[in-house]
Amino acid sequence: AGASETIRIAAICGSLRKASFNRGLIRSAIRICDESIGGMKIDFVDIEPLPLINTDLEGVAGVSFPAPVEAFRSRVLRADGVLFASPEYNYSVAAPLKNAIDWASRAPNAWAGKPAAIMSAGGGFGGGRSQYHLRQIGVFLDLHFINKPEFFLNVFQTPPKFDSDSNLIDPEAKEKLKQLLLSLQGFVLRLKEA
Ligand code: FMN
Repeated sequence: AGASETIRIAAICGSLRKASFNRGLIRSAIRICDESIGGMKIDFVDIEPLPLINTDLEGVAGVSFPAPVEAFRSRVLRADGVLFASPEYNYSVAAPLKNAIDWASRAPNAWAGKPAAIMSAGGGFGGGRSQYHLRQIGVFLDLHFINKPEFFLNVFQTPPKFDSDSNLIDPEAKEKLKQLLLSLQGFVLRLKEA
């Protein structure tokens, strides 16, 4: 794969609610990428259709999964990298995201060797505590998270960082988000060369 090939990033949101700020971060990331970053495309991958993890739903291990799980796993596998938008639920990763992670971790582990970045919008710490739990989970999954820049956003700040449609409107946050995406792109390219 040459460096001129477009990198594909799978963007996964841990919140399922319509007005999710974390989903808003993904919309913003897609726009920033399309408008001001060349050679990379971000695709939103919806985890809402996934059933709750239950290995009784698997056929022969590693061969068959329920259709929505199969579809999700193959989108992760095809991606050159992963962008997580991770809300903080009770100081940790939100259950829908953990569920999606667990499904794609079933052998063969779809996360193995993937470069990844995390962004989060949440309460006082901007969802930060979920980020450190996600990084810990990534150790066993063999996910390679970029360390810098870190992107946390406190949703309770004034003036508001999001508009009434949960779209990111803060210029400084958008610039930070762009730096996160550029860092992920650089890391994906370095891993491809290696
Ligand atoms: N916010 C925090 O900052 N820390 C928490 O520990 C935390 N726990 C939560 C637990 C639950 C079950 C829910 C529903 C929300 C919690 N929140 C917490 C608030 C969410 O971070 C906040 O609602 C955020 O906007 C969720 O992301 P979303 O807008 O993408 O849905």
